[in-house]
Amino acid sequence: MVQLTESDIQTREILDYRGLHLFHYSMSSCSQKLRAFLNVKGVDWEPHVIDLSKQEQNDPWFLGVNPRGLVPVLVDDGAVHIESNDIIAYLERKFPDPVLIPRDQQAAITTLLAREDDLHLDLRLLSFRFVHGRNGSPKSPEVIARYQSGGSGTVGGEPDTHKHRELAFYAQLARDGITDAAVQSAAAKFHAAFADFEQRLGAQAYLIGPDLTIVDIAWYVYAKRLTLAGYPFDRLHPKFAAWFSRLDAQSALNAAVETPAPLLARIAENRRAQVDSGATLAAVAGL
Ligand SMILES: N[C@@H](CCC(=O)N[C@@H](CS)C(=O)NCC(=O)O)C(=O)O
Repeated sequence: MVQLTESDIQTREILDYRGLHLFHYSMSSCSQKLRAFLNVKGVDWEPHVIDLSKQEQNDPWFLGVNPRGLVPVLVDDGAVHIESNDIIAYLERKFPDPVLIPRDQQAAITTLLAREDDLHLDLRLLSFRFVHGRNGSPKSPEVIARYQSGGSGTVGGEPDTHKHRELAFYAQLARDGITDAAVQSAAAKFHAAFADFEQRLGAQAYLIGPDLTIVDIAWYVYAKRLTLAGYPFDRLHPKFAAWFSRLDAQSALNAAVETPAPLLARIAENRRAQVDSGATLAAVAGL
């Protein structure tokens, strides 16, 4: 569990927040997962939007909230939690109904969620290029410098190395862009995960059994994003596509992943350009 200690937090006013507060963003997949989880639980929370498109996550104020400069962040009566899967595990204990992490499947779920988290930077790459139509870094050198020097640099009172991983990701993006080879590697990882789920769905209604769990919510969010990116689910994984449609019909879930209308229009434009140039996700990744 990743709960920040007071010495990690420079933006001291959040320590006085009472009740449940969420720092989040509409198009952040980890925020979408957490919002869907809270919707299914029927839990209310106070929103604090951090606009990732304006790089607000790298402003000194927010780096004083989360030294990693990432959303989501949960503040519960002044206790500050980061890392979406840890936040979810914490909230499952606090709000046990309906059960989304069944006790007898806890170990399997932890493993599957860790696998999902490991694919996060791959999702970000595919999302940048095929959803947002961007092939370089969205962070200017000034933003990177602010990110590098901002925040306490500690998590749980210990020097934190997580930020280095983020900085390396953005340095590589600025240097190389999003190459076809990187797209192929990322898409292959998702293809393997979806092929695995396709098999499981032959025998059960949800990804790990007969009932909806947090694993379904997490992969629903990824599938939503990759649908926007043009991943050909219907053709490659028809059972998974049918599972997605069933989940997408639930308002608790689809409300959490709604794409703002202006962005939808830009995504459609990006798709047209990719089709015209023969460089869709399916074509580049050889799917
Ligand atoms: N492992 C973290 C990942 C959090 C993360 O990468 N959040 C993204 C949005 S989904 C973010 O804040 N990105 C900001 C950036 O890349 O600068 C979690 O599960 O909370």
